[in-house]
Amino acid sequence: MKRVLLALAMQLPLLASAADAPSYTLTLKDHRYQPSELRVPAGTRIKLELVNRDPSPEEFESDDFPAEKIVMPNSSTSLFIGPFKAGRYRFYGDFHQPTAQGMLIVE
Ligand SMILES: [Cu+2]
Repeated sequence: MKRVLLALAMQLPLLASAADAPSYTLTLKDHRYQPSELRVPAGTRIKLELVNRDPSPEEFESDDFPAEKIVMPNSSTSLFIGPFKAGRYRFYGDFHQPTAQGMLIVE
């Protein structure tokens, strides 16, 4: 019981920050991300809406920050990323890497 309460207490700040997280949308069309450069604030948890307007699945992924999320064809989903330090963080669509490339610019 004590352990459960502790786990709940530890999750509350996360839930609060998730509810407050600013939201940004990345749209995939013709296997390209729009915008290809996404500017977001440093030090903030961010909600990322992933919209896939292609007739094939894509996987949003990065080697620079923890993120891996499948988006079904003509569908959307969301994930939380960050908080980040200021800098540039590359992301890509794992299934169409030649074109599905983008940069998260944290400032
Ligand atoms: Cu992958």
